[in-house]
Amino acid sequence: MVQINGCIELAVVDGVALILADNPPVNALGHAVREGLVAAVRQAVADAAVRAIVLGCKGRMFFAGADITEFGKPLKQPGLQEVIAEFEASPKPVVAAIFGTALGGGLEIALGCHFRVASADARMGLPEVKLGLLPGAGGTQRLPRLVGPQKAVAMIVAGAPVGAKQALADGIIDEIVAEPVAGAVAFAKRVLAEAVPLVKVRDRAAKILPVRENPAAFEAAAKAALKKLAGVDAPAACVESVRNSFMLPFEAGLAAERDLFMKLVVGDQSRAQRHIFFAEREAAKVPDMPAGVKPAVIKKAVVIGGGTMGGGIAMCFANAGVPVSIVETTEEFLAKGLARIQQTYAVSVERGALQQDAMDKRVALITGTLDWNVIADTDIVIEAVFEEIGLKKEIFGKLDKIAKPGTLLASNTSTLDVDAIAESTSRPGDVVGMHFFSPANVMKLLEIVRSSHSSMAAIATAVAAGKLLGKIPVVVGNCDGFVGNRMLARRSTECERLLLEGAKPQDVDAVVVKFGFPMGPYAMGDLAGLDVGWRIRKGRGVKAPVSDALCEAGRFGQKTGKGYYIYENGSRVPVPDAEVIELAAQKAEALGIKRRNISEPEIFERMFYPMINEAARILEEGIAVRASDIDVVWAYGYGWPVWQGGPCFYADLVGAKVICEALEHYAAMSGDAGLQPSALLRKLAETGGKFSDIGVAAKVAA
Ligand code: 3H9
Repeated sequence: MVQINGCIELAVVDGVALILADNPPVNALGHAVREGLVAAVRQAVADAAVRAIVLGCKGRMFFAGADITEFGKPLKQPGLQEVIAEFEASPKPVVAAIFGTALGGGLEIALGCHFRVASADARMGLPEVKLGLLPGAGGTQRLPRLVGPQKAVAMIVAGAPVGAKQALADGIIDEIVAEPVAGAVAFAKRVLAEAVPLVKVRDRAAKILPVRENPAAFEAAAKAALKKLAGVDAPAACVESVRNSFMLPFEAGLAAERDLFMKLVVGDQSRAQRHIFFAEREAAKVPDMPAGVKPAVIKKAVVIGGGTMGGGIAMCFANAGVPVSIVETTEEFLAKGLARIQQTYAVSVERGALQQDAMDKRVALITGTLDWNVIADTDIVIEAVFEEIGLKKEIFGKLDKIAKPGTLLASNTSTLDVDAIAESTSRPGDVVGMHFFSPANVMKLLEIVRSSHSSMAAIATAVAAGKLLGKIPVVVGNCDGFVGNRMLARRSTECERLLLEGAKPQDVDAVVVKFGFPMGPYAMGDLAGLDVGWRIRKGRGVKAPVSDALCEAGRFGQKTGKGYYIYENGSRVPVPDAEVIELAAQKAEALGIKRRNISEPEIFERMFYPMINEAARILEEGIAVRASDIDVVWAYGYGWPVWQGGPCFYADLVGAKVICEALEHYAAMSGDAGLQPSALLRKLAETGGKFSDIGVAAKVAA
């Protein structure tokens, strides 16, 4: 065995050269790996004793792709395209031994090999689009030659991986093997024994020529793949490049792909998406967590309350294979809750998103009871009842009496004081907030609220539980509304003001949707139910004249057919309503507010800048420890478009100075001191500082 460099080794066994990469944790194709691979393949090709080559990896997986931290920095040669060209040009057969995941550049290097085998549980795909990129090392040219341009465009624009079985059926791999390297060696020996011709993927034309003659089906597939992605650069570039695979000669297609990649990689959209990629992984890390704190193992869970949230949370546990009991107050509520869960799963089965037997297994893991004693031997309890502090305190007092020592006691509160909840127990250290987002079984974000009492073990267990449930946990501090809802409250205040001052819900929503949110704030309010915010406002003695009047008139949104919009005959499509404008005009007159035309830029600034200001306050107070955590909260909990990077990333693009000046203007206009720039924002404006410098070393080159 020869150690080529720190990442690559080469061994020759019985005429087969084994080139093995070892670059933990995910075998990213960083510079040292690329350099080592080129040296190894050249050596293997030059060695007369070598008749075939196997390319494999050590560790957990085949290559997970290019090293994303290198993007945006000067490229160090050899580039990945050059590495792949070396393998492809080998006169000796090269077999890729895929296992774990082969993603992005990882799959691209495999496509440059003459053959590919994979273990049965391997997954492979080209997820570059999720980083605002296109596959830039031949993926858009080679994959269509293997699977056909239609399938390739769907796979590349979605960025979703396929399993080994599907890959075999589609022609991406040649064989499924029990053990990747041994299987690849056996495959290589068979190729030699049977003198199987080496047909490079680049030379395969059977699947692309017919599409060149008649591209209609491709264009339809491309259109379907791009639906709802207007304004996002990467998916459109993916389509263009896959189109090149059948319109241009291979080398020209490859060159065009490289140009498109280079353009995207320096663009703000890709920078934003790479930022979110790393921010997501950073968010669960708790800076003051001592080494050696171990999370408790979660084998059993209890959810208090079988309403929409409680049911959704119970589904999360069942989906993760953890038995869960729902505790309710009456048989009727329990039956209703369990039926809702059954119904939600049944819809997934109907849509083909879930197999019936998988549904049966999940449903069997969920039980319901009125007996609180189920809590006695559970590892985690999540309370999901009404947002009412008295009720929550009472429940936690009861949990304290029944739960065994060490059980994590979590509240799914979205706004309330977790300190106060914890203080209603004799073990406040075991209490945290676990704020799920609705629908809890779908939304990825989980705000983990540490109170001033939460123990490190409790926080570690909450984070581990979040990961177990497939969520993206972000640890935040205790304050009214935590990170997400506290910022959202600023936007809601502006929404109400804008209505009074003359803006229409549809105009404001259009501005927010144009930025990339799936929905504007009024349509979102109608979907969630306007009564929720109304109840909270009443509890706090806060007034919102237009929204309150709508609720007083029974207009709670979609569920009542009317809210800020009209929803006719059970439709979910919002139809603007002149009555709402009229109502806003009346309220404005009564309050002496002069109505006017409000420009799109003003709407934009008022929708986003007050939230950014609140984000700065949240950082000042240490409620979030990193600016990037706030971006993760908004990307995964509130629909902030990932290609806009989150509020703090976006603020850095605009510049704190511009935002400060706008806020000063709106603060003066409204008389609302809350709109005055926060101390941190002012400091950033004065010093030219950036949010991205706060709390985390940026991994994405500016
Ligand atoms: C590409 O290939 C471009 C080419 O087409 C063209 C080039 C010219 N680079 O996710 P985890 C880090 S674009 C650098 O927790 P898991 C990650 O930040 C690439 N670092 O593990 C984390 O660091 P830390 C296309 C990476 O087991 C640690 O590894 N490929 C990379 O839950 C562990 O990560 C992709 O988009 C990387 N490529 O999941 C795949 N990947 O410990 C991206 C990970 O400091 N990766 N890290 O926080 C993934 O989807 C997941 O990491 C994977 C493993 C599924 C592989």
